[in-house]
Amino acid sequence: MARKLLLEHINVPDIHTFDVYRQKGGYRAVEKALKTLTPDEVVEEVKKSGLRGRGGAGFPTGMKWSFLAKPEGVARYLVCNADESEPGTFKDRYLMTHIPHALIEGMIVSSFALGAHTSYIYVRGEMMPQIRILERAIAEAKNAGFLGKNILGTGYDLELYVQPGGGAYICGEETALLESLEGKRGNPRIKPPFPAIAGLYGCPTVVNNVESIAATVPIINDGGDEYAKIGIGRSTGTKLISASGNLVRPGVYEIELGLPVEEFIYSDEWCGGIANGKRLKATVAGGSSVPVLPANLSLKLANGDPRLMSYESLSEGGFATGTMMGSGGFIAFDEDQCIVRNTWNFSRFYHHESCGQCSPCREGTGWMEKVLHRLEFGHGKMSDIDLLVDVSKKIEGNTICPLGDAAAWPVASAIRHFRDEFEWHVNEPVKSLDTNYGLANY
Ligand code: L3W
Repeated sequence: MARKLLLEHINVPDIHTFDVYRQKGGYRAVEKALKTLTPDEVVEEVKKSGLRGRGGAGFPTGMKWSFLAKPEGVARYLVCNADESEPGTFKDRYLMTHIPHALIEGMIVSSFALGAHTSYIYVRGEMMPQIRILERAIAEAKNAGFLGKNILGTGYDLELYVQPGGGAYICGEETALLESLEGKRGNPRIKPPFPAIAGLYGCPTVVNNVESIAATVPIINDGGDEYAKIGIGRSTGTKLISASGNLVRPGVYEIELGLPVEEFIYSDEWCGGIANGKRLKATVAGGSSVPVLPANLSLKLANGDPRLMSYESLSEGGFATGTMMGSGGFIAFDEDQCIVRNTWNFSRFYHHESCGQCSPCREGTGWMEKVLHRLEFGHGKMSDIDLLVDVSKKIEGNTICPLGDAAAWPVASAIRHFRDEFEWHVNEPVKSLDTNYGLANY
């Protein structure tokens, strides 16, 4: 059985309550950090753990923390990015729903490490149940003396607030999130300056994903070195994976990084194979923002080695500059799935969610969506395929935030690996009208 650090107690009745969470060893990390470690020692443990950001970029968490500016007399903030909206990603919602105190405990430990006295959990606006669950859990923790003034008599003060998000995918981009938290429209800022230097209200700020923050709890309990022993290479620890698509058992799984993709898909311990006895056609490993890979490349690298669930292995042979592990949104497509239709579906999402600040993204996502739409509905031309590649190249790397890249990669990779399927849509078009769109789009 694989080791569980975050979901070990997921099936314990009432684990969402403070009392049961505490009975299961909860809040030991707060006691250890606040009573026996200095903030710098907590940062050091996180550095030793090798933990990498679980929201999509895979940036080393300890390094990010050490970049935090500490000017005298200026407030510092920790903001948890709980704006989970990446298509195919639902692991943060799962954690917040079932074990909210794991996040709150991580927020206390992390805020202490960073010297923050006011911290925020910015939760996707649509997640009203989770917002209520977190607010109730915060009240419980405060009642028990783990939040507020003079926590556990250590002299450390922390107020923790839950902020409902703006209901837009772009608000999950850290600087757009900060704009939104400040009460403004969630438009990404130009980086640098990074939030570590000038973040919330212009003050030094760390923005971390829910899972990254929750992972600091086992890191402090067991020590960074122990955490670093789990996983493979620079992909240390465990990772929550949101598994969806044509799988026998979709759901949220906690894996040890380094698990072979083939085992994750087919083993009964995990997803149990492709549903209805079908064959695997393709996967995206990290939510809709990463390239799509055909079945053979999903399971094996070009040299025949097994592809592993790790930041390095998943990125090998792809062409994204970021990591293909992304936020861990693993989507499997069976042999009956139409790649053109799914690519159009992703494009539709990015066009809708583009904030419109940068022309390549604002215009390009719209172009890609329209061209994919006409291909899918049998009105495309052969030149449309190269047009899509051309537009995707003009978006990639030319926008303030990574939404443009995220929109471009699935399109470019789908054409790279499944060009014949796009050509088939031109050569043997099944002409139809999408009644949701009407003729105006042709
Ligand atoms: C200080 C420096 N800080 C980097 C910090 C930076 C940020 C982190 C990573 O994109 C990805 C994107 C999506 N001084 C620093 C520094 N930092 N250099 O490190 O930064 P970066 O720019 O590599 O990435 P990012 O802008 O945070 C995130 C991908 O995630 N993604 C999106 C998932 C979306 C969700 C969701 O719905 N919530 O999870 C999925 O793959 O495409 O590539 O904190 O400040 N010199």
